[in-house]
Amino acid sequence: MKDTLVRLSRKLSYVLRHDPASVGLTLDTQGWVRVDALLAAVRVAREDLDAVVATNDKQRFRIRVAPDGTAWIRASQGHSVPVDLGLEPADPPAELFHGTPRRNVTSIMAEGLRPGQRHHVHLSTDLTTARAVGRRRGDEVILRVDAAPLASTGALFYRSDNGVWLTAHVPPPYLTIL
Ligand code: HQG
Repeated sequence: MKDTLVRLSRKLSYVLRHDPASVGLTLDTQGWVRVDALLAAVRVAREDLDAVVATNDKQRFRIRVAPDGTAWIRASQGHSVPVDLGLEPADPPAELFHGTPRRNVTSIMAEGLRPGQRHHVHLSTDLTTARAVGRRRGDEVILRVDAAPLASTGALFYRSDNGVWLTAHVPPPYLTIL
């Protein structure tokens, strides 16, 4: 992706997940905001927004057109502001993966994976993605999550529109350091 689009993607992530008020926007209860309002607030052209939505490496944003023809956009996951994404619980694969900087591992193996500032713990279906997530903040360690056994205890899992698996907490017995 071009540098300008990467910068715009970062800006949109910040606005749509963490601080819509920073540009004078309010999200609806499910995290959507009108595209025309967003374009005016961040002073961006529609074609640049469409390019970010289409080419974003992790498909972070989703646009939908309402029956009255207005276009709405939201981030598919990663929020810290209160939104209800309206996702239905789903059966996870047997195993999922989570990458984290090495400094977190002792605490994670003692208390499990916690969501931190976000609404859910974020889990990946593949090692490559988990590694990239962990490496954002330092020397990464990959944890395997025994997702299906955890789900069988009643823990709820959700799959975001962009394929990230979300859950509230992963207790230590379901974690293995790879
Ligand atoms: C760690 C990005 C100590 C956890 C990524 C992580 C992802 C603990 C950090 C998405 C802990 C939270 C989410 C415990 C968890 N003790 N540390 N008990 N439990 N942690 O950013 O999963 O590019 O909120 O391991 O790609 O890193 O923004 O979560 O290191 O998909 O689209 O606490 O964000 O997506 O950090 O990343 P984060 P994350 P985007």
